[in-house]
Order: sequence, then structure tokens, then C-alpha cells
Amino acid sequence: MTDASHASTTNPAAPLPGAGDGGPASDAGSGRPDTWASTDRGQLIDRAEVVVTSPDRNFVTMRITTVDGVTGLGDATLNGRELAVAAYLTEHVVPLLAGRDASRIEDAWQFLYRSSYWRRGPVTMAAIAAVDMALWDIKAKVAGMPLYQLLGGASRTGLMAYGHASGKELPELFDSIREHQEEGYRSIRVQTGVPGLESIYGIASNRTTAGNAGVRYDFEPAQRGAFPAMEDWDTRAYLRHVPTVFEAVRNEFGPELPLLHDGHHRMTPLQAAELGKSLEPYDLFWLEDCTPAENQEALKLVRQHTTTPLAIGEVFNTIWDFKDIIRDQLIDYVRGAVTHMGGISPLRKTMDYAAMYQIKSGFHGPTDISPVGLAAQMHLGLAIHNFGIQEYMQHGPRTNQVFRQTFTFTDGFLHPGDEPGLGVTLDVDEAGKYPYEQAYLPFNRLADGTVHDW
Ligand code: GCO
Ligand code: MG
Repeated sequence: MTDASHASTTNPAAPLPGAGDGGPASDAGSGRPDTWASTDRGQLIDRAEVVVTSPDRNFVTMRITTVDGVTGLGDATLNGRELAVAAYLTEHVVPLLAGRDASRIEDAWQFLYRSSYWRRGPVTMAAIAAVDMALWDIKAKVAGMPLYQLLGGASRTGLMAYGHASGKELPELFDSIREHQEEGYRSIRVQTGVPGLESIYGIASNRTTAGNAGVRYDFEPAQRGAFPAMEDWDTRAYLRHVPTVFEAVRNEFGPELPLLHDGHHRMTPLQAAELGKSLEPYDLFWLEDCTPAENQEALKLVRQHTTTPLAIGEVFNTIWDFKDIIRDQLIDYVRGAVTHMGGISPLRKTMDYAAMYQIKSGFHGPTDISPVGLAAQMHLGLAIHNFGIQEYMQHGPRTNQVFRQTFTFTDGFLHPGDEPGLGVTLDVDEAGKYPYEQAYLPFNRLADGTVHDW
């Protein structure tokens, strides 16, 4: 563990200005700390710590402890840029948490979001997310309930999950689909190699993450080392190949199995429209990230040409990023993650808004969402009415030692368990065995050397 901070509050028991009057403590510029008094002194935040650990991969976790000794965990992992979030938390957030009332989750969120002035962005929002999650964890523990009960109770008995099957060639892909089915998965993401391209996104056999030999990771793109790995790309070759893969998979596995595919932000709007159209005969559950996320107008063009359902948003940070594409009904699934969307509170709001347009959840759940973030998503997914599907790649055994978890995965369905809180405990000693290791996501170059979207 790299202990990015043990910034415990120095005098958490001292009454802070404003204590007792139940109102905001400070006027702008007065220099007085902003805090509201808790009616319950035990719920004041005693200390906040940031734990960076790298069991199978890097994770950043916030742990908040109240005066009463209740702890809450939050995930702040930003793949390939972990230490930026750890520093943001340590330097700029932890000092603000001292003496705050842990029960005021919405107020803490609004304070961190609005007082930073520089809003949004993946680093800021992952940091705020960690605080939000940790405070929900504390609130549910204090209430003695699993978090989903506080969010309204269960709307279903379990969460349909999809796994990542992949193979460079068809036989390897078919084996991978069968292995996933044997593990219980009832919905499968399909990624394959493309003839002529050596190394591309989404193929498990690409993995070279040091120290992972023998450990099953469906697909782990971040690779340990001092420089990002280079991969190849050729969109025309991809567009020719992918429909043939789905035709073969449907022929082999029949029409029932829900199949998903990730375009990983690589196509132009017209290319995405063409792919969506050519995949229609194979009845995809969704086509994900067909175009880069920056240009949301692009989806209008895609939508005009295809009825293949679209999922987008794993790189989005706020409800604002989803606002127009939900209102214009340009997507069918929200791919946000609690960890990257600023926490449980804003993702809940996004899903309630999406519900007005019959748009469902498809929360991002790769291995770079830590067990804490995944648990938070399971509680949210269980509670909301418009749950769609949950991505579930499975963490490695070392990660599962560092983070003890109560969730279950049975017959393809996830359930967060019924322990009070999120249902995750952090073994700090175990975490300490695995210091941070530099790791980067890969990048793409075309045949002529041009850098392309990865
Ligand atoms: C997915 C994602 C991941 C990302 C990864 C980047 O759909 O699961 O696209 O595979 O590439 O999360 O950190
Ligand atoms: Mg994706």
C-alpha cells in the first residue's frame, strides 16, 4: 500500500464554528470553515484516508471513519491515471472532511462539486464519487441495512450480468463463450481479432499484465510498464469482419443468447451507422461506444440508420454529459459508472431522468471498477426500476483478498448481499503488500502511423 494519506483530523472532537445552530457555518470570505453541526456527534467524520494498492491491478480507495468508529469505503480508481485522483483527494478533499457530518451526503456532494469551481472532469468526479460512496456506506451501516434498502428496496431478485468472451479466431471465441456459459453467464460480450491486425482491443489473449500469469482476467487492457502499449487499427477491415463473426456466433449458439459488442469509440458516424445496420440480423443486445463520446450529435446520424440498440457513457462524468442524448433518445443504455460519474447520488439522478425515456442502465463494470465501485453499482441496480444489465468481468484472487465482499454471482445473476452498508471491507494489511505499479492503457496507430482513437 502506498499510503497516499493518513490525513486524520487532528481534533475531530472540537466543536466547529456553526455547531449547534443547525445552519451553514460560514459566509463567503469569512475564512471560517464550512460545516454543519451533526445532531449526533458520533457521526462527525474523524478521519479520511486514501489507500492505493495494486493486487492484480491498481486501485484507489477512500476510507472515511466517523467519531463513533463507523467506516465507509469509496472507489476512486481512474485507470492509468490513479495517482492524480489520489493526490486530488489527499491534497484537496481529505482536509475538507475533518469534522463534517457524515450523514449529510447530498450537502457534501454539492459542497465538493460547487466549491471546487473547476467542475467536472474524470479526476474531480472520481474523487467526489469516492466520498459519496463512502458516506452512503456509512449511512447504511448506521441504519443497519444493505444500501439497496435505503435506495428504495429491491426491484428485482438479482442483476443479469454479462461477461467478456473473446478470441483472436472463431474457435477460441467459441470456447470462451462456452466457458462463460459454464460459469453461469446468460449474456455475453463478443470481441474478436480482425484479419491483418496483430493486436487489438478486447482480446483476452493480448494480456501481458505482469504477474498475472495463471490468473483469469477476461480482458484487462491496462498493462504494467513505463509506456503505453501500441495496438493496431483499421476500421474498414473491422467493418468487413465483425458481421461475419456475429453470423457465425448466432449459427453456433442460436437466437436466444443475448450478445453485446463494444466498438470502443473508433468509428465515424457513417461507419457506425453502417455497422449497426449490418449487425441488425444478429439481434444484438447492444452496440457500445460506436463513436467517440465527444461529439454527441453524431449519434443522430447513427440512429437514423439503424435499430441496433446503442449503449454509451463509460467515459462520461456527469448527468450533464447524458442530458441531451437521453432527451433526444439517442441511446438505449446508460453506461455510466458510480466511480466516474461522481458517485451513487448523481448516477441515481441520471437513471431517474433516463427512466422518463425508457432508457435503462448498463453500468460500466470492467476490472478497473474496484470491488467497492462494483458493489455500489449492484445496490443501485437492484433498487432502480430501469435496470438493464450489469457488466461483470470478475476480479482476480489477490484483489478478492484485499477487498472482502459479500456479493453473490449465481446462475448469471449478481446480488450485493444483505450485510449493512455496501458489503465490502478493506484489509489494509493485505493492501499494503501490493504497492502501486505504473500501468497505462494502450493506444492505437493506423498502418500509416497516425494515432487513432483507442
Ligand atoms: C468496457 C470498457 C473497458 C475499458 C476500460 C478502460 O466496456 O468494459 O470499454 O474495457 O476499455 O475500462 O479503463
Ligand atoms: Mg466499453
